[in-house]
Parts: sequence; C-alpha cells; structure tokens
Amino acid sequence: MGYKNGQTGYPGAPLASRAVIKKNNYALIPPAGLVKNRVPGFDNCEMTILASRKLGASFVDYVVTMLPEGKNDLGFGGDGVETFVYVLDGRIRAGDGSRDYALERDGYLYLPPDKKLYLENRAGGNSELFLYKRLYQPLAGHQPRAFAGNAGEIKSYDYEGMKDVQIWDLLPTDDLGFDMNFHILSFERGASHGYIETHVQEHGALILEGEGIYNLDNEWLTVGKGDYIFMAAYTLQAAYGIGRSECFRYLYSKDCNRDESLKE
Ligand code: UGY
Ligand code: MN
Repeated sequence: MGYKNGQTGYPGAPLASRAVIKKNNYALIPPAGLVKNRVPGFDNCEMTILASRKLGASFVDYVVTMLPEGKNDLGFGGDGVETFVYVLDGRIRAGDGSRDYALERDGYLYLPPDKKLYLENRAGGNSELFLYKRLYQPLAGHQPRAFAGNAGEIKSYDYEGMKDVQIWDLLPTDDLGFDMNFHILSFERGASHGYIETHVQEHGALILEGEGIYNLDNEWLTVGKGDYIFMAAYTLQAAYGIGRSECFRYLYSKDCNRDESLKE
C-alpha cells in the first residue's frame, strides 16, 4: 500500500488503485501508489515527483518527507527556475542563500528564478513539504520577488459570489512580476464550483482536507486528503465538497499574468 501510509507487505485484499493517468489531460495520483524518487541535493528526504513534463505539465511538483536530518544544501531551482515550498506539517528553515525564513505548518515561500532554495528540517521529527518548480516566463519591466507567508494568517474571500466556497491567494495578485500563483480553495459540504471550468491555465492540486467529487474532463472521480490532481491546459474541471469533514480543501498552482506565445 506504499511508503506514504507506512503499509508495506501484502495488502490482504486484491490489488487495486484509484489512480487515473491521462497524459496531457489529467491525472489523479493517490498517496497509496507513490514510490520514492532519489533527487540529487535532497539528503535524508523521502520524496516523490508528481506532475512533470512527462505527464504534460510545464512544472514539476513533489511531496517531500524531510527526516530528522533532512536538508538540501545544494540549492533547488535558480538559473531561471522559480520555486515554491509549502509546509504541510513540521518546521523547516528555508533560505535563499542570503536570507533565512522559519516556516511552520501552512507556512510557504516563493523564490524568484535568480535565487536557489535551501532547506533544512527543524522539527524534532519529520517535516512534510509540497514543492514546486517551473521555468519563469520573464516580462519586460517586471520582476518577481521572494515572498513568504502563512496560509493560516491570510484572509480568505468568497469564491465567485459563493459564501460556502472560500479562496486564499498565497502570492500577490497585483504584481505582473509573478507569472504564477498558489491558492487554497475550500468547499463546505455540498458546495461546488459554479460551473465546469475550461481554461488555458494548468493546475497541480494537493488535497489538504476532506473528500470531494471531482469532474476531470467530464469523468466524476472521488478524491480525498493526500490525493494529488494534475489538470492540463483546457481540461474540464469542477468539484463538489462531500464527506464527513468540515470542508473539502486543496492547495493548487495556477499560471497567470502572461499572454500566450505563438512559438513552441
Ligand atoms: O482558479 C481556478 O482556476 C480554480 N477554480 N480551479 C479549480 O479549482 N480546479
Ligand atoms: Mn481552474
């Protein structure tokens, strides 16, 4: 049943999976099927690459368990690659080479493409991270900047006129220097999107809490905490919050503030 839920050995039931992989369209990747990937620079870390170019994404997403001595001293990103780290659990030091940020649960840091991200676990036990990197798309006259925050300290607002759907914007929305943003969307039980979205942007989404029914390219799939969803450009998408938790809540990335190129 996989390293993420600590259930190795025979499952005592027929092998089965909820994973669905439709390259260049969408993917549902539950934690039970994840395997560890060794990524150079990450020491004492157990991690899995989620979305990648091989799946059809322009970005790479990861889940990382930093063991007690976990660190990245080599630096992640930089040289044209922007990065984002979100602390799902635990406590870490995240640095850009000249400045350090202490991040606790729900804390996050965006680093622009001219800075490398350095990480060190500072929890007594493990820390759980969600990590992202993408080639930054420059825009003349605008620069992105390092930005840190904690989702627990940001105010949400009604999502598209619906009080039972709340959205949190994790990065500035009024600065064209940023070519992407991270958001959290939360649905009370029974709440849903107002329509099935079709848009040019891509998403990588990690379910933080609860259960939902997600429409991906007009297939309705049950999803829950720990599941990862990749949505390619133009993939139909919408969800209902269901289940017994307070809400159905996920963290997701979305590209923004750029026109589409006519070149590859
Ligand atoms: O911002 C969004 O595009 C978001 N509403 N998409 C999604 O939740 N699948
Ligand atoms: Mn969307």
